[in-house]
Amino acid sequence: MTLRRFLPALFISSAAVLSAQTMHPSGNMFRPLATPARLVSELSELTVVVCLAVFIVVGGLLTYAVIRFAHREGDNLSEPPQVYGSNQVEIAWTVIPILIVFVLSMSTARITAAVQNQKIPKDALYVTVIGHQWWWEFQYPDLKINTANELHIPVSTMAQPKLTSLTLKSADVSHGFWVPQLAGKTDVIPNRTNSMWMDPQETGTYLGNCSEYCGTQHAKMELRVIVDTPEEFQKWVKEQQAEAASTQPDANREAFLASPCIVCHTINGVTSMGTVGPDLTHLMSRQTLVAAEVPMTAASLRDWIKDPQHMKPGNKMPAVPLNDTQLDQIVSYLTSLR
Ligand code: HEC
Ligand SMILES: [Cu+2]
Repeated sequence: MTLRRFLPALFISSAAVLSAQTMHPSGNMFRPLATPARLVSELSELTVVVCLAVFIVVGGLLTYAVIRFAHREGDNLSEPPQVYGSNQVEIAWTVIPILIVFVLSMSTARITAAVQNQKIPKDALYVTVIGHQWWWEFQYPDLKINTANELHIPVSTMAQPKLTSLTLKSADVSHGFWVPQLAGKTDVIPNRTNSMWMDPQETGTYLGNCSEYCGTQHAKMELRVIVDTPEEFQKWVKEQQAEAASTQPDANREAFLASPCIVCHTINGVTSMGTVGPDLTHLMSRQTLVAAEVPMTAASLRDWIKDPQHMKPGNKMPAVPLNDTQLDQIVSYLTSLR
């Protein structure tokens, strides 16, 4: 499609700004890789082309008139002949805009319907997404998995189509779920259940972000969608379903269990009181910490636990007073949760 080649050139500057902002894992909305994102993208291309054509015609006529009828030396300065009313012109400038609006609204309706009325096949993967200030909870009800900030889903190919159906809920205020390469934005609203779907066509890591201002740390409410091959996905599922297996001396686990951490965090098979913060059962299987561009390492984990308000000011995890030994023990224990 020629549009495909033409538009990237047109948007090269904005795309460059966008990808510079979102850094490595791609959040480039000009490269859609799932059906809902592709449909939305095609609609925007059509809209841009139509608007561009209107702009060129109107701007061209205006420029022509300005140059052609500019005042020149020796012009007769009396008023030119005045023309009142022209049915032809009236009809033209009424009918053409109506046609344009009609084409744009019909295409929008068609694409909205195609995205919204998609039938969810029985073998789809179901995930419940819960927006929290300021992190994402992902529950896989059929697989009994609970994780945070990184959503693993299988790739959908011609040979092995696999749709992922997302149910979106909020634990507090309104958030917005947006992974530009996979689907359009969907609001995540308290006391309301929204839904969306995606069928990613290439494996990889796709960056998303909360797209509805939700408080101080809205900007650090990122998410990653990790699109796995079916085999990788099965492997991930097996690992996530396992209870936390620790190779640590018991003292480290005891330090964790004796701390207030367990009021807010669950570790499957160890402690299950806390649901305020992310499930930590397989903490180290995540690439990033606290929904931000912070790699999950022992050092970043230590910084976070020592003073959560430094890395993400205003977030809902309080600094828990711990001495260095306790801190080291808890960090060692958490880094063993793979
Ligand atoms: C009052 C509840 C509360 C307590 C107590 C608490 N946390 Fe948290 N924790 C949270 C919340 C909420 C978040 C998510 C913060 C965010 O990303 O905005 C979090 C995030 C985390 C994360 C990052 C998880 C991830 O997936 O990136 C780790 C690790 C963590 N807490 C460990 C601890 C440890 C260790 C303790 C005890 C020293 C502790 N927490 C005590 C509420 C709590
Ligand atoms: Cu949010």
